[in-house]
Amino acid sequence: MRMLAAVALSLMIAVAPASSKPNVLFIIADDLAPRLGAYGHRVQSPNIDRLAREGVTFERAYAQFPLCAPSRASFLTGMRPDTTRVTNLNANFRTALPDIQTLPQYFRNNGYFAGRVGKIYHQGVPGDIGTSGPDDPPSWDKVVNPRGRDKDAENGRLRVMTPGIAFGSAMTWLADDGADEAQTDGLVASEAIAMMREHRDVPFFIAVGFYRPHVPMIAPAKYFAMYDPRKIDVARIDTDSPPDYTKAWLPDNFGMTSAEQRQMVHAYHASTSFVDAQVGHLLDELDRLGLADDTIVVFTSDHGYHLGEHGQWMKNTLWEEATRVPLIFRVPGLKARNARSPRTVEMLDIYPTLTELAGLPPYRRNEGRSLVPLLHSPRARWDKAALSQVIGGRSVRTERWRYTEWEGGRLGAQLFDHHADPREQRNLASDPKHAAVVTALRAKLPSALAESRPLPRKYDPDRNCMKWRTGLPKAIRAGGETANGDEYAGLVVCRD
Ligand SMILES: [Ca+2]
Repeated sequence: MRMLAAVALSLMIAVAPASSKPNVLFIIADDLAPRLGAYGHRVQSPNIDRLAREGVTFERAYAQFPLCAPSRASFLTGMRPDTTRVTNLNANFRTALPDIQTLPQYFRNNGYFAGRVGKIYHQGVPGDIGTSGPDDPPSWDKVVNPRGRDKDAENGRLRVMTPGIAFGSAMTWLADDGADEAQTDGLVASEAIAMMREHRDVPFFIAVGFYRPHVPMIAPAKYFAMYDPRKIDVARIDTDSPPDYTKAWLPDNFGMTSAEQRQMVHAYHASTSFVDAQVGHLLDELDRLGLADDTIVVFTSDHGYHLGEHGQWMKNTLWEEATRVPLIFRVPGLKARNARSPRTVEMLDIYPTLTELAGLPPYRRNEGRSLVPLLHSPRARWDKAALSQVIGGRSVRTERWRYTEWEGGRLGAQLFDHHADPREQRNLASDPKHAAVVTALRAKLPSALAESRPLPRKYDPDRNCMKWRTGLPKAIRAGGETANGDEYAGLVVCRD
């Protein structure tokens, strides 16, 4: 009898009516490090902080490849970059994985409406704003590509700190006129709200992708006014001098002065507060529609961001700043609220977590692990390290250590003790005292092989152009000329 009851119960769960499927509101910012109130930072983010108070915040969550397209391809397919083979901005995961079911597609195939507003798969910013970019059509029932006035801001209004670099990477900002709704991210929020209203009566998986704080860092002026520029800190000068191969760009800080760096940090914080306000609109609308108790909310970013730490800006390095992301889950009915998990988790884990929370069968091709045990008990035992990689580098993070190898160790290795050295200043890799730690961490690296490491791109801040070290490729020589040199793919290449 007891057995029958158990069978009946499991059948009830398995055949639960469609209306019992919780909605998923998946929110992702672009290039957002965990510089948020919820992570102990002075950036003003009251709405994301509210989400954190109502949910579980992962303090050590890491991107598998800290660059837009590879990171997004990885967590949206649930597979590591070595499996997706997406390691640059142009590759498509369908080449290596033609029949993979992506996270939204899996929900779609299981009776959900799947919609996208804004940047979920990679889009070049600002180039692809207003278009689908290299999207994945099988993932969605409906897509919306908002385009605001920020898209056209390159027409002379931007403050440009690094003129020779393409707009997708140049250090640029603007405290813009006009309301939130004139900006792309304001439109992303209002379009997402319209989509939630339209699909409130069916289970939905709605993915909302904001474009900020990615450069150009444009936000309405009121968000800049939230910060006193005199109180903006720039990164401290490192005590060590990390080797060039650990960097994505040279020279350090693009040669920006402290005053220029301070402008960029200010713009980053303003852009973050602007995104936070849009997140607030989404959460308010869930309340208004009466859907908050029936909707799982996830907030994250595609990777972290350097604001001068180790002399670096942006991403595509294996330092803590580039790899660590904000990750917050709010799950209806969950006892753990205002909870924090110190465990090392991966963006790869988002896919199996959401399918388990929604009661869907696990997707057998997932390479991550469901975080549901940590959502119930944020300090539960957890033996999984977080792995990250870039071209020519592999890194593993445990709660205490970060270990990184370059070209499989041929170029060098780094070991940092986060208990004593959270800024990753003292490399202990060659200290014999830590040989056993190195051996243990080395065995966890995402793959033993690493490609050859490209030299960091070199910007000449005096001439405002990019130095090309090995002679210009033909394609560049065929490009147009500018006052400083030849222009190719948005980069102004210095004339020798
Ligand atoms: Ca990004």
